[in-house]
Amino acid sequence: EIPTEQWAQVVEKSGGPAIYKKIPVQQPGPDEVLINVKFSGVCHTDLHAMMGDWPLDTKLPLVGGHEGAGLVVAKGSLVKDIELGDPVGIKWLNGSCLACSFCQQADEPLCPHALLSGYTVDGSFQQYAIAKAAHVARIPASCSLEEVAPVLCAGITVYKGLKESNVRPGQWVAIVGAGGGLGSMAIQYAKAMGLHAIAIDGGSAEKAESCKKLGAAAYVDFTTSSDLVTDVKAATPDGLGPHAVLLLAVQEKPFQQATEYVRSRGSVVCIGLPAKAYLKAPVFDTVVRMITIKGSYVGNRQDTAEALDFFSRGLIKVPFKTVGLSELQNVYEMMREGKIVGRYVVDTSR
Ligand code: 8ID
Ligand code: ZN
Ligand code: ZN
Repeated sequence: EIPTEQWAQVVEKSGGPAIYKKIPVQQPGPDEVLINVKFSGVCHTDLHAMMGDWPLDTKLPLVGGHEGAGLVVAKGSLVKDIELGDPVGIKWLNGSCLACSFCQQADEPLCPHALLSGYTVDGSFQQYAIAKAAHVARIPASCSLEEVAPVLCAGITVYKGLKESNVRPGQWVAIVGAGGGLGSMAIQYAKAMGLHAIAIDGGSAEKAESCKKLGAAAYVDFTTSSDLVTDVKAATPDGLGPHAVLLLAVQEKPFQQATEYVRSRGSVVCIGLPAKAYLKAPVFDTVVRMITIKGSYVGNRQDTAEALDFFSRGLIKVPFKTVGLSELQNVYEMMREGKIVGRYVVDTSR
């Protein structure tokens, strides 16, 4: 019943495009599972990977995708805690060594031997994908595979970012890029965690509406605001700015701006990965206002389980549109133009 051939989206050279074609189905190694991917979210990272935006080479040819939700159809001899038919998720961290000092302390995204789905190993834009059993997300049986797919990167990442920001219930967080995939998730997680969110994005009335509907307390349009820093600070009740900023945008400018409006003793959490971008902040303000600037990178297995638990309790509802896997290249075009509100999900059956 497991076919020998399957449909996939394959990037054959850096810069793309992704080509919809048939490729062989692989067999899992002893510590791996083979997953019949039903749905996969499309993350901006997949576009960065195809375009060769980052100072880290991808494998080529490459099957992208790292928000894959599906069912286990085969497993290696060492896999004891997963059964055939279990719903599981392929996330960015496909596998790690489990032995280095980072893995030992549950910082497995920092593992020097990490395998990255849709980057250094083939990912979820195919009907049958391989993942290390230790790392596949265990998806609660009650979850719709189509709706849960975007949690597997976007959800985990923003949930972890909010934890890393050290904000507490009742405090304020600015979400930069709030109308996109990670941003929409961030508004919902922030709300579920008892935070007030200031959404920052721009370009369409649909994004503003969506952010407010998801629960943002305020919306600032970066394309029309004549003084973004003042507007963001004014959105907090005492005018002193948000306690944290989650930077999810795919542009350098907001990374330079965030320290201007973050509250004193607040944190600026960098998550978005615009190509060739640098951080710059005035030393004086950073010191005398005691600002923390840090990075946050996906999440570990515990963060994954927690992010999925929020979802399974019905607390996380993000707008998504589903198209066939065959239409992936169109999704990339819309993403490049910043037109996507929420997430696109691809259905691997068409
Ligand atoms: O672990 C990580 N750190 C991690 C995990 C997953 C994704 C990092 N990422 C990175 C991606 O590689 C990408 O660089 O996060 C970034 C955002 O991913 P996404 O949410 O999947 O992208 P999107 O759906 O295209 O949303 C981006 C939004 O940013 C807005 C756009 O309008 C869009 O809605 N935006 C831009 I571009 N410039 C902005 C600005 N100056 C802005 N919003 C506010 N201010
Ligand atoms: Zn991602
Ligand atoms: Zn390791």
